[in-house]
Amino acid sequence: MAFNYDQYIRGGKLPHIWCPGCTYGIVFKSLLRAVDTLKLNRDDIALVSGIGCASRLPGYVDFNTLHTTHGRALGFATGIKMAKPDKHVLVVSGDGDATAIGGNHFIHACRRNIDITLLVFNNYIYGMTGGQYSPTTPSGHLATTMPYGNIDPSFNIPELAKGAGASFVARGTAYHAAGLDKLIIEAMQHKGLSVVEIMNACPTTHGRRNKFKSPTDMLLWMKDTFLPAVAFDKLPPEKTVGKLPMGVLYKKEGLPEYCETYYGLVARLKKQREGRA
Ligand SMILES: Cc1ncc(C[n+]2csc(CCOP(=O)(O)OP(=O)(O)O)c2C)c(N)n1
Ligand code: SF4
Repeated sequence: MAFNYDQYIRGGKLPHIWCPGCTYGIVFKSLLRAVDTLKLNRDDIALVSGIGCASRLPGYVDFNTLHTTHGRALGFATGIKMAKPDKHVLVVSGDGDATAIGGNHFIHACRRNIDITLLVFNNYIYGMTGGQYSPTTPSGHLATTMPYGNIDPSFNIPELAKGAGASFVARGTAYHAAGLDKLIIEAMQHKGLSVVEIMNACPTTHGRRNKFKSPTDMLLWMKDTFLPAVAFDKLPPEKTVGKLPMGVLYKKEGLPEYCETYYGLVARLKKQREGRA
C-alpha cells in the first residue's frame, strides 16, 4: 500500500514554497517515512528550524514545530530538549543556517552532545536569498557573491561535526532516498547529538549558474559522486578524487548526554541539600 503522507501534513499550509526540481520535497518525505517507521507519537516530536528554504519544512508537518530566527534553531532546540528531555527534538537547517550564521550554535551543540538530531540540508548555496555563496560552496563554483568563482575553501560538514564532538555523524543524499530513511532512523535512535548532512540540489540558484542543465543532471551528479563509505574506503587514493563517502561516518555510543548530566547534577545537589537540612 502506498505510504500515506497526508496523515502528517498540514494541508492548510500547502502549496509549499519549494521550486520545481528542488530536492527538499524528497527529503521531506524521507523524514516522514522515518518517523512513521519509528512509530513515534507526533506529539512527542519537536521539529525546529531557522530561516531559509530548508527551514520552511516544519511549517508543513503536523508535529510540535518552531520556525525561529536565522542560525538559531539549535539554540531554541537546546532549550526545548532541556525543558522536555523526553521529547524527540529534531532540527532542520540549510548549510548557511547551520554553518555560517549558525556555526557557533553548531559546534557547541556538538560539543555538549545533547540528544538532538540535526539534519543539515546542504545545497551548497543560500537558496532563499538568491544564491549567495555559503561555507559549503565548493571552491570555483559560481555564486551571486562569487561571480568569478568561489575562492574560499569549503567546510566538510561531517568532519566539522566530528571534530566538534558530535557522537553520530552521517551523510546521505536526496538521490539515495531509501538509504536516507535508514540514516534518519539511526540518527534519531542514537543518544546524543546526531548530525546528518543531506546533499540537496538547488537548481534555481546553484545548478543553473554552475552548468547543470537540469535538476535531473544534479541528481545524476549525486549518484556518481557519493559512494557508500565501505566502498569509498576500499578505493586507492587516486580513485577517490571528486568522490565523497556517505552512510554512517562516525558513531560513538555511551558518551555522557547533556540533559542526563544536567538533571543528574540537579538531583545530586537536591540530595545534598536535603542531607544538610
Ligand atoms: C539575521 C538574518 N540574516 C540574514 C537573513 C537573510 N537570509 C534568509 S535565508 C538566508 C540564507 C539561507 O540559506 P541556507 O541556510 O543555506 O538555506 P536554503 O535557503 O539554501 O535552504 C539568509 C542569508 C535573515 N533572514 N536573518
Ligand atoms: S531556491 Fe533553491 S533551495 Fe530554495 S526552494 Fe528553490 S530550488 Fe529549493
